[in-house]
Order: sequence, then C-alpha cells, then structure tokens
Amino acid sequence: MSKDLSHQRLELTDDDVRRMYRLMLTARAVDERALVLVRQGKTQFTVGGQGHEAAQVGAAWTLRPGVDWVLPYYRDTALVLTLGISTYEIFLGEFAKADDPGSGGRQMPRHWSYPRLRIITASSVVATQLPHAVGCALAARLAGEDAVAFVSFGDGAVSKGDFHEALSFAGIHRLPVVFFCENNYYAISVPFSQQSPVASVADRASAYGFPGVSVDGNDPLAVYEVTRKAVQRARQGQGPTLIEARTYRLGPHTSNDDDRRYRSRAEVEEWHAKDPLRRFGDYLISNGLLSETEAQEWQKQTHDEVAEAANRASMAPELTPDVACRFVYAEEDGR
Ligand SMILES: Cc1ncc(C[n+]2csc(CCOP(=O)(O)OP(=O)(O)O)c2C)c(N)n1
Repeated sequence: MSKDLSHQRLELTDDDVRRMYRLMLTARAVDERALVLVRQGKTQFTVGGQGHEAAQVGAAWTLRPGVDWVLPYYRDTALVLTLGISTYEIFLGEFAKADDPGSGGRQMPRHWSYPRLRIITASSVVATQLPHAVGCALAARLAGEDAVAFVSFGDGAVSKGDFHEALSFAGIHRLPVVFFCENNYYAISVPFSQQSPVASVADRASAYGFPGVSVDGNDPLAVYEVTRKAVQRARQGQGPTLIEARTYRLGPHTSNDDDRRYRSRAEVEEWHAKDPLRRFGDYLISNGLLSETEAQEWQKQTHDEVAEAANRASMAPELTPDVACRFVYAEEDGR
C-alpha cells in the first residue's frame, strides 16, 4: 500500500478527501444523466464538465459559501455542488422548470445564479464574468468585507478583451480576486495553440503585476493547495492571483457538439487514462481511505441519487406562458 498522504500535509482530514471524491462522482453522474435526458428527447440541451471535477472541487474547497463571491461558468457543475447547490436544483434547470433557482427556467442550463450562496449569474457571452468579479471584489473592499471574488473561465476567455481589462484593473488596485482558468485546451473546436501565442495562461499574470501559477487540474489536492494560497493572499490584501488548472474536457463541448470532428480519438483516450476520478479514487484506495467495495457502492449510490433527483425534477411544475416572459424586459409596474 502506498503512503502518499498529501492531504494530511495540506491539513485536510480523511473525511474531507472522501467527501471531495464523493462530490466528484456526483458531478460526473449528473453530467452523464443530463446527456441521456437530451438523447431521450426529454430535455433540449446540456453542457457537462466531465474531466474538470478535480479542478473544480479542489478550488471550491477553499471558498466560504455565502461569504465569498463566486462567478462560475457553465462547466462548473462540481464547483457549485461543492458550494451547496443540490442535484435536484441542477435538474430543475435542465428541465427549465418554474422552480429552477438559477433563473426560473428562463436561462440556459448551468448558468448558475444562487444569491444565498453569492453565486452570480453569468451571461453566455464568454468572459463577461471576469469584469463582474472585479467589481464584486471592489464592492467587497468598499463595504469593508473580507470576502474574496472567485471567477472561473475556460482558456477561450483569455483571448477576450474582458480578460485583459479585468486583470489590469484588479492588478492596479490589488483587489481580492482569484482568476481561475480551467484550461482544457479547446474553445469548442479551436485548439489553445491557435488562439494563444504563448503556451501558458499563467505567464500572462506577470503583465498585470501579480502571480500566475499553472497546476495539474486533474489533481484536486494540487489545485486545493494553489487556490488556498491565492485566497489567503487575496484576504490578506496582497491582491489577485491567476491560476491555470490544466485539464481536459472528456466529453463534447455541449450536447450539440460532435467533438470527433476536431479531436483524434487517440488524444481523447490519452486523457481518459488520466481521468481525475480514477486517479483520486486510486489515491484513496491505495492509502486505505476507501475500500474497493465502498468505491463500487459509491458509484452506484451516486448514480441512483442523481437518477432520483432528475426524475423528481422532471415532475416539478412547468413554467407557465403567462409568466415565462417576466424578468426579461422592464415591466410597466417597474418590476
Ligand atoms: C464572445 C463569445 N464568442 C463566442 C461564443 C460561443 N462560444 C460559447 S462557448 C465557447 C467556447 C469557450 O471555450 P472556453 O472558454 O475554452 O471554455 P470551455 O467551453 O472549453 O470550457 C464559444 C466560442 C460565446 N458564447 N461568446
């Protein structure tokens, strides 16, 4: 049995890492179920984060839900599950039900918005959440709060003007922001090498006067370590950090995408061999923190729990036509 107890060095308990793994399994089960529902014609569209689970759980573990401002992007299922959104709530969004807490069924799925958790909704327009996060950080500072703003985005976002404006402003004012790039090397079909003249996202931070760090995004403990440091820096008034978590999207961009048209199967297989679920499961098992039997039971339990949540959400009340257009345009009574 190997004795590589990295989590103890990071002051994470055995229970912490078990819960992290369980969340990763749950997120994967949500994505798999959601794709099945689209294929069955029961929902219209979905977007999954298969492969990103380690990066997201590791990062989310450093945040204080309801205190820190969180501006996630559509791929962040494991991140929001870690912060406290339930699988049932996610499926209310998948089915565009009236009780969907994100938008009451008006937004695309996974465009998270949960005021109680200080999760701020993002536009579908890539990178717009970055300047919003900087605004949250500035507001927190002006309000005298010690809240940190955490914003996540894909590698495609770093080619947008919003990215540069956000990092520049945050750098000048040393704002408490953590910029978290989930670099999966593709912006739909465009490989990272064709949209960035430099190989590392993290290197860009030096142009704005704060640290940038690249980390293995398929290792939740490595991500936890660098994000914790970035959050501490932000809280202590030392300013922003740019983190680049290197990972891979194991599935298509969305349910509308056919990634066979732009990625070789050999490349995808290579990354399947580095699947963060398998890696972290092996870590737990080889260190005696989870038994093989328990691992199999957890697989089944998470799938069953997710199927039950999806089923319950499918039966929730529909959004009715008389209210469907509310909150889109200004209303006569000023609401
Ligand atoms: C400004 C803008 N351009 C194009 C799109 C269409 N679009 C949606 S997602 C996406 C790819 C984004 O890739 P990335 O930021 O790397 O995140 P990933 O989906 O790979 O996690 C694109 C081009 C958009 N939503 N907004």
